[in-house]
Amino acid sequence: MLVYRFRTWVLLLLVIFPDSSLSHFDSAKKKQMREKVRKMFYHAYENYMTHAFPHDELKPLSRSFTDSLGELGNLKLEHLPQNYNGTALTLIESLSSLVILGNCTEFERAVLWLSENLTFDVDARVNLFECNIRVLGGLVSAHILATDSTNRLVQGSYKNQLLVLAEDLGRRFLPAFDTPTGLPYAWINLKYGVMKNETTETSTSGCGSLILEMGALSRLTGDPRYESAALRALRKLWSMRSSLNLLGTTLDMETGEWIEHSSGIGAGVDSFYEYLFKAHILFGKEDFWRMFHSAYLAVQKYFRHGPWYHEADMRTGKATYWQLTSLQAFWPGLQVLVGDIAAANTSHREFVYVWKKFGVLPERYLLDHQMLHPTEKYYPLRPELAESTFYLYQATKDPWYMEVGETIVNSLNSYTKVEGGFASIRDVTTMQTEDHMHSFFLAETCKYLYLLFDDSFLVDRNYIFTTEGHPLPVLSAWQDRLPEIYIPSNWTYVKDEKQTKRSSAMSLQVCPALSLNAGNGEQLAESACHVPDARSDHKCFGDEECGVDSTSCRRRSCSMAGYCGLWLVV
Ligand code: DMJ
Repeated sequence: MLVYRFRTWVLLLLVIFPDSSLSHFDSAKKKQMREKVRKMFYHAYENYMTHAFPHDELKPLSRSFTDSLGELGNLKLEHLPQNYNGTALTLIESLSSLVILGNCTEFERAVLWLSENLTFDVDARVNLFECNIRVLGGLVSAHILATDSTNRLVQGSYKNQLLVLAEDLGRRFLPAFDTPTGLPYAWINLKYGVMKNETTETSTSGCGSLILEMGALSRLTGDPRYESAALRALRKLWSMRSSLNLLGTTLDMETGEWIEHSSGIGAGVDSFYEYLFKAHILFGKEDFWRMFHSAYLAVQKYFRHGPWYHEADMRTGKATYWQLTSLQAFWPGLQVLVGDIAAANTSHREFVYVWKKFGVLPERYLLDHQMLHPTEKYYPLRPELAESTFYLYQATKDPWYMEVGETIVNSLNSYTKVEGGFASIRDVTTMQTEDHMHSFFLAETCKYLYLLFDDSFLVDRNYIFTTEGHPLPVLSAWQDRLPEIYIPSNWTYVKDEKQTKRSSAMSLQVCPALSLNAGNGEQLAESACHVPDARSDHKCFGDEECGVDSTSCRRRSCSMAGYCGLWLVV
């Protein structure tokens, strides 16, 4: 009997924490994958340097370039001044990845080139949010890496030039914040400031995801204006939340009125949540934590539906759009940082399922119609699934996540790799490619995949990654108050119950127990309602293969990814 019970426990533990020896991911395989990702990075980087640099981004099919930072402001190339060379965006975005890959020589070369050639004195209307996360974040992070005494990356010749450039850019941002509400304009002309008749429409991310980069700039330069401006905007935005602690997606920055009341965790909002929590880690302010805590609980309560997240109206909490979007795939990564691993794992599986179904993640999938969005079938080489996979592997060390990484790497190589770099996918049903390699492919996609297989950069170091994947060190000198260790409890709620019920794997309620006699006089407690799933790995093809949950006594159903769980049917 003892042997039998021991075996049951071992089997149970194997289901929960699969033994790494059962995976084909031994250290040789890990090394092989790391090298595969390294090759991908250099294939993209070298093609950019050959065909696009010093312009912003590579067009891998025509082997040409695009000055996309200007285009982000709808400024077509023909409207740019003749001598406009772009801002070498992809080079700036690659800096921290070069360090993580251990290529100090190329990092040094790039830093020196930027120091001598980069100028922001260009007549280009750029998107403040994009320019902040890509350019300011890239420069600030690279400056810290270049001056970090443990790295000794740039010998002698580095005299804080990247910080000087970052400060110049930060100063050019400031006029955007000079508004009655403190909410910034979404667009700014780098040379002339806010343009006449500039649009007053902006997004939640656009106002609420500036604090990491601008805060870091203030800490590095001692000039508080950048952090103050970003903080004022964030506080104003937070004050516009509804009584349900929800925010909308777009707003008028001049009047402080919401334009789009529906929101979720994807486009236009995503990094707002991310920055509330990461600002708490980086700057330690209790306030950030309080805002994040309320915001997170509201997301879990009003947007979550089993493993998926739909959109809801901020005023009523009523569901609006039932969509799975590629950008949402960052959420499980954030949940790992917060400690809500069970919920993270559950959603991550669904994204993996969709990735496997289409070969890559489509931009938008309509959950209620079980079909792709007719005009958003594209995949622009986004990093979010790789990012969450990296975080989940770090938290669990479950080699299954490396297998997911391998799937992503293989898909990228089969569908997006072309002679001139990596191309976006225009339509995931045909895998037709598109002539664009976004800079985030080097800043994030390759970086997170590399870190999944080789995290030596992070050993004995404490970094957080910005939303664009640029590492910033967590320094006690930057912390107004060191963050406490929060032990999450009752994070994830099941909706539509008379009384909310905790459904996190860490906080389950036990339903009425049935006492069974083990035969040897010992009493075994067994759930009265429990019906096991058809298969011990909880995989399924239909609801009928899922049993009854042993702790809540609710019928389990089969999710889109084919796993039994307490999903609510859409
Ligand atoms: C990146 O620029 C950032 O990750 C941003 O937060 C969201 N979109 C892209 C990548 O998909």
